[in-house]
Amino acid sequence: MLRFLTAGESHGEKLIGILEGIPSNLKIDEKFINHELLRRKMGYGRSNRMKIESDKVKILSGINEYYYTTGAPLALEIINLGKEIPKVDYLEPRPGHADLAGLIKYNQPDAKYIMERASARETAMRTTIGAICKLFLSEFGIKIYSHVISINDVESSTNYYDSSSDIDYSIADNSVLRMIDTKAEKEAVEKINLAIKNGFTLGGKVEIIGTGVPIGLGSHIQWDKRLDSKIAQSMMSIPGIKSVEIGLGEKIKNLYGNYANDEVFYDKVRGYYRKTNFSGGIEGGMSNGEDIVIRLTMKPLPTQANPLKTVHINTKEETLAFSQRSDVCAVASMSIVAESMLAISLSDSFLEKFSGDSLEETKKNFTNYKNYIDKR
Ligand code: EPS
Repeated sequence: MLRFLTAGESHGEKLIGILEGIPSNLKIDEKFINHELLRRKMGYGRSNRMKIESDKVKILSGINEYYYTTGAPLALEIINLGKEIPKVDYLEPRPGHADLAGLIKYNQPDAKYIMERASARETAMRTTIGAICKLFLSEFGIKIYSHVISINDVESSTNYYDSSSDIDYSIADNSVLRMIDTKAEKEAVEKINLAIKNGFTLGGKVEIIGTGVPIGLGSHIQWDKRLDSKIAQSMMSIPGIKSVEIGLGEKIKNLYGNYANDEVFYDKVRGYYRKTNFSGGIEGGMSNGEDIVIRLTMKPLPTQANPLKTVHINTKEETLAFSQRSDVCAVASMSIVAESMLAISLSDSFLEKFSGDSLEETKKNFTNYKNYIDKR
């Protein structure tokens, strides 16, 4: 239904995106997109590159003079300001990065031709595309939130399953690490300072929440239509992600089956609902009307100021991996990219269910379905 492509290198002229499938007559709020780009740039422990970039989108096609989509593909551009790359050879591949496998696979003489595209800089364009999808979803009352639940072994006491009251996710936007628990945030900042001092990097874990998702996105009938399989693929495509969990994730194995599955209740106003949400809002590959809950684990980034052992690709001698300016911790930024990827996956499944070439048509189909659900 929805498809997109990105192009561009980390230190190339610009990042390019093409997004196809957004219905006509959706108002595109450029300010909102640029604010999303700003959210992605932030986070304690990010590289100085983020001070160089302004990350503003330019929309080249697919909208009219009043900033409404026309149904045509949206062509998007972000200019790179940090274009300078040291004029050296990158012949000592970094363990954990795309360098070695990439240069062998593509028969390249230098890792720079691999790392320039493998760089997470590309996620700025995905954030732009995700922001447009968020604008689309908000027309139907669907919202997406994220916060960081751990940096290395520092865990936030606030998370979807352990917090006793509703979480105010907006607090994450005021934290330098997108952590709601201020004590944990302070500890995590100290950990990052230690990592900066000693030249290593840190990973962590985030929680992404989608609210207002109606019953019935995705389908049980075929493996590639399952909403959870779509979400898992889009989350795993984010650089550095090592695990994706839906709902309670790996912890669910410790529960007895008569508690792990969310019992069904009915209320005349609310309709069907659950008192627990261990399944993370997805059953049988379909949304069940509860919050979509996803957790992602990001590994410590491969570029270390204090580099690891590797092999020189020409001499085959043991050496140290090349090092360049890089992020020490990008978990907070990753949570914004994950929000974007969730927005893209949900929009895709939403359009698969409700279709429509214009927003009016999609809304009509959605309202019909809502009326039908109310009578079930
Ligand atoms: C990245 C390396 C760094 C990061 C970059 C991701 O870039 P540079 O080599 O210019 O210092 O800052 O992230 C971004 C540019 C970004 O926009 O997120 C890498 O190798 O993945």
